[in-house]
Amino acid sequence: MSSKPKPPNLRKISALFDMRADFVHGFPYGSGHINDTYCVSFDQAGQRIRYVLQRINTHVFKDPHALMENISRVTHHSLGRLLAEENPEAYRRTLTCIPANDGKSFAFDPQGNAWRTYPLIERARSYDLIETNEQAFQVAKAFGNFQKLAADIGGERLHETIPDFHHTPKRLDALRAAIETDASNRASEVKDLIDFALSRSGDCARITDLIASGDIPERVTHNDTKLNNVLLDDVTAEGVCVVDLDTTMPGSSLYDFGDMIRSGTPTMLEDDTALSALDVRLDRFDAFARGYLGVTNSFLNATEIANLAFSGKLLTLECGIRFLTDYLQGDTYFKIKHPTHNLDRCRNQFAFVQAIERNLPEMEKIVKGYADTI
Ligand code: ADP
Ligand code: GN1
Ligand code: MG
Repeated sequence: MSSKPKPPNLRKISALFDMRADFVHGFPYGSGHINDTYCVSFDQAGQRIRYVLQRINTHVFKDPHALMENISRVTHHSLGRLLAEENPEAYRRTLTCIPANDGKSFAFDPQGNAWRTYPLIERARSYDLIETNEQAFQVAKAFGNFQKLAADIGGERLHETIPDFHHTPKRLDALRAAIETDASNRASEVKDLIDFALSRSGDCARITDLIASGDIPERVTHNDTKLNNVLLDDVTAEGVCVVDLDTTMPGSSLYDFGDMIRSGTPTMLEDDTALSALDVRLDRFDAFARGYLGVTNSFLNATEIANLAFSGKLLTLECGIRFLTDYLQGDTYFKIKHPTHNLDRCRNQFAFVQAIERNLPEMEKIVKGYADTI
């Protein structure tokens, strides 16, 4: 089981940063699976303002220095663009790091935990389940724009904050190793899921092979484009700000499109268990394809476009493999709320792989329609 950290003293931790304001209170925030995220309120000379204070998960991100160097580069680049175009809400359209007292973009507490602070983007929120096709369109547009912006960061290659993060064949190897070790004595109870993963092994290398052969280019991508990593404006539903930049690094556009489809087109949440009703919402898929290609059609190559629908299947399979591996290893990676949480998530993802398989021809038709006309 993931060990539950003691509730942190948010007042003391915020004092590591140059807040120029008085701490009022704080509480856990959001539904991310990786970092510990808090909303903290401050009084700044009589005005209430809020920040996001995050403990970086250094079990997952082994090198917080490299991680924060990437995030600083990406956020400076975004802010520079927004300021250059005199965007009236530049600081709401990109994450920006509040400097620590020593000027760095993050700080260590006395226990050695790494923390960072961002302004909390107000009048916007993220969704775990999308409610309208307009929201799907806006999420896809926001991630498409993020990729477009990241394309001109320049300078050295970004650090790989998690090496081989979307290398699906290596994820399958890790599953095989976890079955072999069977650290929690759970392999025999999940035989059907293991069989399912192995039955799709022929699909796993499609994207990595296309990268290796040079048929699709390496790009700077977000790599964790799940729905709740973009904030939509409360009033206009516009995609205001892309968050969770920890995995922004060299990758493939197919990883970003695929994970949007994995998280945004199912009829239910990632951990719902009433799987007989699980299907692909083709109307949502249509909106994602329209939003994403509206921004990226001009620079994606024909092989990337031809694999967009398939990427939804592969990223879902990969995520299911990761949940299953974590379950077999004793739940050491993803946060869980109950003992079979990773197992439920895995069942859900594998059922969604099958749903995509049923809908793939229609999904491919939708992509082609937009690719030919947008
Ligand atoms: P994790 O890596 O654990 O997923 P995230 O960085 O995605 O952590 O943060 C968790 C959630 O907190 C996000 O899904 C989003 O809803 C919210 N969030 C993160 N950063 C901000 C921010 N600067 N302003 C408003 N909400 C935020
Ligand atoms: C994690 O951090 P979060 O909750 O946005 C994970 C993704 C998975 C996702 C599954 C760094 O995303 O790769 O697809 O859970 N992030 C990391 O919900 O592993
Ligand atoms: Mg997140």
